[in-house]
Amino acid sequence: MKVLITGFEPFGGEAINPSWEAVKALPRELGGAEIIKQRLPVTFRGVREVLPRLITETRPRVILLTGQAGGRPNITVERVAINVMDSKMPDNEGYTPEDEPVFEGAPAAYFSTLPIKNIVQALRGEGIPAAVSNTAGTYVCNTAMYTVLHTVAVAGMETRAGFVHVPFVHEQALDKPRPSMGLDTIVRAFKIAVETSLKGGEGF
Ligand code: PCA
Repeated sequence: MKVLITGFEPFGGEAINPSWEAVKALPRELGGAEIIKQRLPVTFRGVREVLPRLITETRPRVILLTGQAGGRPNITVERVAINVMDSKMPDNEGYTPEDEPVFEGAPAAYFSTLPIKNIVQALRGEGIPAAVSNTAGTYVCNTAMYTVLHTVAVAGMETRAGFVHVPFVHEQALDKPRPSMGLDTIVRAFKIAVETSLKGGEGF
């Protein structure tokens, strides 16, 4: 059994992206599953190219996508991905889409297929501030989440997939008044999210 877990390269002038730093620190095996780690580009084009290929090649049981949401104070488990790319902030190729669909003619939205409430509960139970988020934005993270859920749905796969956003880590907050979390806490949160997802749960 395989679990695919992704983090992003840095963007927006940051030197690191805590999502990939935490994914890198995960063990190779969790809850009896082989962990496949992938670093993703922060480009609208790149995620739509890389993710469908990776899913077809690895056919994971669970996919946990992770990214940085600088400014959020807690771990947020995303509920929904929408078929929209819209950003004034350029991606890492300088692209700024306006009101474009992720995939032309595809559904308006997909819900996460991970047990999002169970994950939040498990994180809080371990003393990690966490909440469900009802928007993954309209930047590259939303595009990645939409791409994965659409790919899995179209292929009729049983793979469960979703997205977790993480705050800045302390070193990123030294020069700006923004909330931050320790990297070790984020690593622990990803382990809990994977283990909880493998256990399944309500509607899983
Ligand atoms: N966060 C961005 C894209 C990459 C990342 O880590 C986002 O929330 O869209």
